[in-house]
Amino acid sequence: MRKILHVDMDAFFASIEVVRNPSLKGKPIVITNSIGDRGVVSTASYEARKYGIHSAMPLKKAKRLCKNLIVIRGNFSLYNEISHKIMEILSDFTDKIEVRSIDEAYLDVTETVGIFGSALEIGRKIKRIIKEKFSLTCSVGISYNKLLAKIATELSKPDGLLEIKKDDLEKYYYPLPVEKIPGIGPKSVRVLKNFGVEKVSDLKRFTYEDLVRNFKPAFSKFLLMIKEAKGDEEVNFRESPPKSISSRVTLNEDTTDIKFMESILSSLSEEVGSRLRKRNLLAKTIKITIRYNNFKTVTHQRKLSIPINSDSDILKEAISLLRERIENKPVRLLGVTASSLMNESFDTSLFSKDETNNKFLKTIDEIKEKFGERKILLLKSIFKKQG
Ligand code: TTP
Ligand code: MG
Repeated sequence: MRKILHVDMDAFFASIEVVRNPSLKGKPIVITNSIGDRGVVSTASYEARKYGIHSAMPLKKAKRLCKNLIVIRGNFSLYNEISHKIMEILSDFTDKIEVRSIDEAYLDVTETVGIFGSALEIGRKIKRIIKEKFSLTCSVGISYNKLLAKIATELSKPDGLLEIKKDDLEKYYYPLPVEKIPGIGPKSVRVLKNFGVEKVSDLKRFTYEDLVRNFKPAFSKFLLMIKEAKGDEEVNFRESPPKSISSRVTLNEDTTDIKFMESILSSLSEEVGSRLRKRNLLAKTIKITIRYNNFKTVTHQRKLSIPINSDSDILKEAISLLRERIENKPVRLLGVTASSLMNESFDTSLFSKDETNNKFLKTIDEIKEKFGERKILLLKSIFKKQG
């Protein structure tokens, strides 16, 4: 059975503002994207929620509900920046992380509990690190699928930590009102109420055949899934965080062979380079990630004076970082990240860029796009043989 953690920050944007200005602590505040009355609530502090204020509510209504509401215009780039840093912390605990929103992620820690301790201990560590680094609280739910992990988070909020094991379903899951299930909106709630289902446990009375007689097949399947507490177990690793382009790979076997690591960096650099060029981007920072077999994860980066996006330039930096910083321990994961990105329309004429090389790379990217990676590898090995 998998061990899946769901992490979600508490009143994320509002809590960041409280850290920036501690006099807001304990007060009803909302974050909005406009100062006029026509805006909506991005999020509300827990104190403001007591007045019935919630995300997406028109600001006007929120002010009506709470006379001394403090309205703050959001610093969205700051929230983004903190979000990235938090996601980086989370990804220190597993290679399998699915970032779901600005303040929420799923982590499959099935394989890493041996290294960091139980899932609960990982949850505790994550909460402690986030508290220490940002003075923010989050809630962590743990279970064997994503549905139950998310529900565990919701049940434990704020500043919570809860694991729902298979034997705990009667205690935590079945008594829930159906609207607590992600994906069950107000319309479904009404339909289900008419059908005599208010709590999840009410679904137990029905077989799939009963459900199909009353509902469309897709909805019946969904209800059956809820009845059986089945949820998606696949944590889908999402590519790169915005603002940077990265690629990383967990090796089939741990290695200490530098040449082999360099060849891995070569294909990672190619991927990063090709994604940069596709978006017409140049990078001014190149970072490598090394995860050793004891799961110690380190990053080394270099800021460049000239922005780059060719495979060979990226590889050159990656290899030199690797050679300078590698420790004498087996490596299990390698990554290459390009950040401090800028548009290629930036005046690159100032930099002595090799035009022909760039054109050649663009052609390769086009072939890759058309025929896939395999074909281009073939082409390159032919080039090698000839040269
Ligand atoms: P949520 O995690 O849904 O909310 P939250 O973190 O503020 O509170 P909770 O403790 O209940 O998790 O969303 C994360 C951030 O995303 C939130 O702080 C603000 C932003 N957001 C919006 O801007 N609009 C919205 O409608 C929602 C739901 C969130
Ligand atoms: Mg949240």
